Amino acid sequence: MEKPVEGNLNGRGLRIGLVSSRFNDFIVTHLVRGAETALRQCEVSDADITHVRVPGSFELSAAAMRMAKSTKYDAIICLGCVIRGATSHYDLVCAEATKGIAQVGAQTGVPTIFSVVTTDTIEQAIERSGTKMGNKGYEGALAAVEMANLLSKMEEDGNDIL
Ligand code: INI
Repeated sequence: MEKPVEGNLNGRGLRIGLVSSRFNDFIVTHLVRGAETALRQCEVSDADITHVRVPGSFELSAAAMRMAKSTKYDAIICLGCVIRGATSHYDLVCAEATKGIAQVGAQTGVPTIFSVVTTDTIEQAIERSGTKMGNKGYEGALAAVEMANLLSKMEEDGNDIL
């Protein structure tokens, strides 16, 4: 069997869109910082990163869709935090954020990454935003760079996998 085709983590020249929610900003700020750290480590230029903010996770996909359709971005990272304890419509916000973000990627072909922390408690959200369970923003940014590179590799002339 041949080696699998994979993306790498070289972010030079990639244009990345960040969409973050203001809701639960005390968590989302750490996710954004994590994403920025990873993008810098991948050598994405600061000038190639555009950050837009939306009110809540429910609105992430609308902004991501506009960015994806602009064709100015190689990948988009959606960052938010939904905490069950804080809302009776937790399931609705989670479901819409998940479905909406997945649709952006599926409909536009632009890798659109789900860096939304969904937890039962504030403590779990803290754990996933840079303490003992890693940082979903950092992990999402690595996935964005890898997927952007993978898709362009798959489309390269002469690559016969498509
Ligand atoms: N948005 C979030 O991102 N996280 C939440 O925990 C949350 N809660 O708790 O309700 C939340 N609600 C706002 C929602 O995303 C929309 O902004 C709002 O419903 C307006 O459409």
